[in-house]
Amino acid sequence: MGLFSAITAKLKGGLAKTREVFVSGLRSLLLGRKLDEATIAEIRRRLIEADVGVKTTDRFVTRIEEDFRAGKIDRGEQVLDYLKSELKAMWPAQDRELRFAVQKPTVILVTGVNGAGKTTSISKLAKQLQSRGLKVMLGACDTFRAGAVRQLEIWGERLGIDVIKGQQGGDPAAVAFDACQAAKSRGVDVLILDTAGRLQTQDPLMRQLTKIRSVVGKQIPGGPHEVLLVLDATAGQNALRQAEEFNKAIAAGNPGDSSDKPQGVTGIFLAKLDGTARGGIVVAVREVTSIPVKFVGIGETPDDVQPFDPEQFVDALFEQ
Ligand SMILES: Nc1nc2c(ncn2[C@@H]2O[C@H](COP(=O)(O)OP(=O)(O)O)[C@@H](O)[C@H]2O)c(=O)[nH]1
Ligand SMILES: [Mg+2]
Repeated sequence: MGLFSAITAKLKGGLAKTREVFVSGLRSLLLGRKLDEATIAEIRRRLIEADVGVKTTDRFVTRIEEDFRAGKIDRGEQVLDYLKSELKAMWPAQDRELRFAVQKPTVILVTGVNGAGKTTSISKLAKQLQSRGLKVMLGACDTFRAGAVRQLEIWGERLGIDVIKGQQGGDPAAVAFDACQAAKSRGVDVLILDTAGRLQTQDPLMRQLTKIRSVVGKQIPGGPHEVLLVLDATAGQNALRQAEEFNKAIAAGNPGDSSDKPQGVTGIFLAKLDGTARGGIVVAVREVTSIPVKFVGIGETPDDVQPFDPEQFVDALFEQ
């Protein structure tokens, strides 16, 4: 059997915790059961607990209540089917593909707080791109944290990818500059920049990020073509706040820019979905931002990544 079944099995494996706690819980609550008000209250509790988000949970539960009271539904199975189809409908046909430059190199700026999973996610992207036959280069702009450059270098060595670095504690924007130069002169297809873990509340660090963005823009027309925000799926509400704050900060990097360069965060890489039973976070992210989730991380190796596909995702979640 082909690629598709392998991918689904892997995604299923990555979502095991959420499926076993959230979906199995719902199933045993609902299968073969008549609906009543107490059961509906329990559905609400479970949706919230899975980090589905208050707004979406309210919308789902209000509709279930209305239909129940109007006598349109009375069986648990109907709720399961309803939830499954509503979940699939949460994501409009957004472009979830990576954006590539018309003329190489494409620059992907990767951002997110410390420990979110940036460097690991970069290794995953790099490997995917490499397997499409593209020449990839990495820029170690996280000069802030001890060991961060080395960590990226180790991935670079394993994958056979050049890593451009500067001094520990040096200027990240200078590394971005060097990496852009090197990418152009070495005929690289895709340059991925690993940035320092910035707390969204630390203004100087946010300014640093906007500086990297504008350095890239000056070196490479239209760059960065993609700004990926890595969010830690296990971080719940914090992850959601970061999505909002990072988007603002990065959009501010190009005030008044009227080109068709994408503004702000262009995509989310939701890492560590395998590490949480609260995989509903992907819905909550949708609730707070229209930025598409482009990839999900489901493990610690460069192969543990899946493009986010709502239909496949919900199927993998609900499959037994
Ligand atoms: N289980 C799991 N762990 C991950 C995933 N992505 C990253 N990690 C782990 O999260 C930790 C922090 O990752 P790192 O890439 O160093 O984060 P950074 O500080 O944002 O660069 C490491 O221990 C990674 O192995 C994932 O998708 N699943
Ligand atoms: Mg890192």
